[in-house]
Amino acid sequence: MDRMVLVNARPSDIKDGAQPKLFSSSVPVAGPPSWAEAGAGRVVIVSNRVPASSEQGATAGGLAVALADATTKGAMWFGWSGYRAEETSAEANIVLSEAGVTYATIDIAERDYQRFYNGFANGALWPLLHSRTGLLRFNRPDYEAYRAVNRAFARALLPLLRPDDLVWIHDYQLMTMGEELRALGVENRIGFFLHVPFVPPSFLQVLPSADELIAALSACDVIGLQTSADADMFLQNVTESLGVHPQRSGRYAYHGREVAVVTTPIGIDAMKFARLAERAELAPETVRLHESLGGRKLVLGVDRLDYSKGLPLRFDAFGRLLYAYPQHRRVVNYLQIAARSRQEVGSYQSLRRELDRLAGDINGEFSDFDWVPLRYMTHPVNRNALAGFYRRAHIGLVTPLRDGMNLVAKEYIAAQDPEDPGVLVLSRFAGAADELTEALIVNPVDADEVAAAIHQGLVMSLEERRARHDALFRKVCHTTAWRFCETFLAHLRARP
Ligand code: GDG
Repeated sequence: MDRMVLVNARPSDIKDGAQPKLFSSSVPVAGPPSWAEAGAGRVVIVSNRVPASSEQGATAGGLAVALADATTKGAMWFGWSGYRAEETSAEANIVLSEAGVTYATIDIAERDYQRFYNGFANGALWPLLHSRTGLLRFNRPDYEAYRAVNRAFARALLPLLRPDDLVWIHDYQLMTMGEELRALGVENRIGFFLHVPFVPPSFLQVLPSADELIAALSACDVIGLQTSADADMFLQNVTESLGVHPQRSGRYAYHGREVAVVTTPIGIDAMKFARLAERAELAPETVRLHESLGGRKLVLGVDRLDYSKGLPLRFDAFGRLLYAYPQHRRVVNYLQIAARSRQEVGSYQSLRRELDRLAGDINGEFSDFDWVPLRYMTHPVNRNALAGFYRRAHIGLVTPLRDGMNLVAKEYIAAQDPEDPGVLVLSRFAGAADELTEALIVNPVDADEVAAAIHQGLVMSLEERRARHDALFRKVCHTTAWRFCETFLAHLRARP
């Protein structure tokens, strides 16, 4: 993230859309030419978290990574500051970066945050949209707080909007914000992109407010999903919840507007990440990891600590590898980086305890006095080190039970040395499996199948590894973060 040059400005400091004096138009722009100033309206990204705020760069999360790669001069990024205050802010704080991106943030009141974020967003929507209805906790005050925070976002954004702005709202925390903007009279084109998967009506209807959410989303002009299967499921819910039958093109009419449902898979800046990984080979952390392995092969997992990522089954699969393929004992190490997230939600606390126990079981069973097979850490590593670790790993182990896309899979491919690449073992239930078909595709529920795939990757010939990597690398270079933004915004600009 680039350096900030103006802090704590208020909307009233920016009159009629003019830039404040501190911002100079001569500031050089990093990256490719800007879609944000392509002459068809400023792009206003809205997401729950704005990475320029308190935990900048330190924490893990796919949305921030993908959008940061594509946020360029002229754009505005609006969202929560990361601070919990006495009261939710009525006005946004404005920060301008040297690269010409405006960051506008509001604080959220502690009591609203608990109910909106931990309660409805992560206690109800997240498990539901990952097909985990058993973990869903619904209560009406949480839902009301969710709606109230979405309303507060809309009210704070309203005075910052210019008539031709394209508003692009992101993810499951903000599903009702488009409707709130319309209620305030906003006529701008509004897009919504969902980073997580969608579910069929038989699942969504478990949520008492399902119909209201589908109706609220239908206030947007364009609704984007990661895969065509997710888009199909969304359209089935439109029929179930609203009684509307969309066209085959994914369009439907609702309350006098036409909504377009599109598939726009997210990606990374693969070339940039490849360069980072090449340089990171010599980074102190990568060198330390390399030395600590003592010539052993590395199996690597990198995830937020989240039950959707399938970590207990993955640990089990590694145990079965050591049991069923004893030739890998003492010659393989598995490093799992599982950066803590959402620690205030009960299901995340119990997941952590379960992983602690499973890691202890595996190491207790297979360790020798000079070899510990599984290394498991719950604090994040910096992005540079992460890139070096990917490059060093013989196996990238990505086995979520459900995942909208999974950017770790794409980062792992981008980071490999093309002359001697590692092998990606990928869950069929990650959106990334739609594209990355040359990976070893597995069902993450079948720990024996995952163990067999790790074994296959560890003994795979150099020729086969190169052929698979070559095909995969072309794909991650094609579906980039940049392309994702361009495609989505082209759909949005095409709306009447
Ligand atoms: C959501 C959807 C979708 C992870 N650990 C560390 C770290 N990370 C970074 C990775 C990657 C990102 O976090 C994780 O992205 P994913 O896509 O894998 O998963 P979610 O966070 O669940 O993201 C997902 C995504 O949104 C985008 O649409 O793909 O399906 O669930 O970039 O590298 N980064 C650092 N240290 C860590 O320890 N620095």
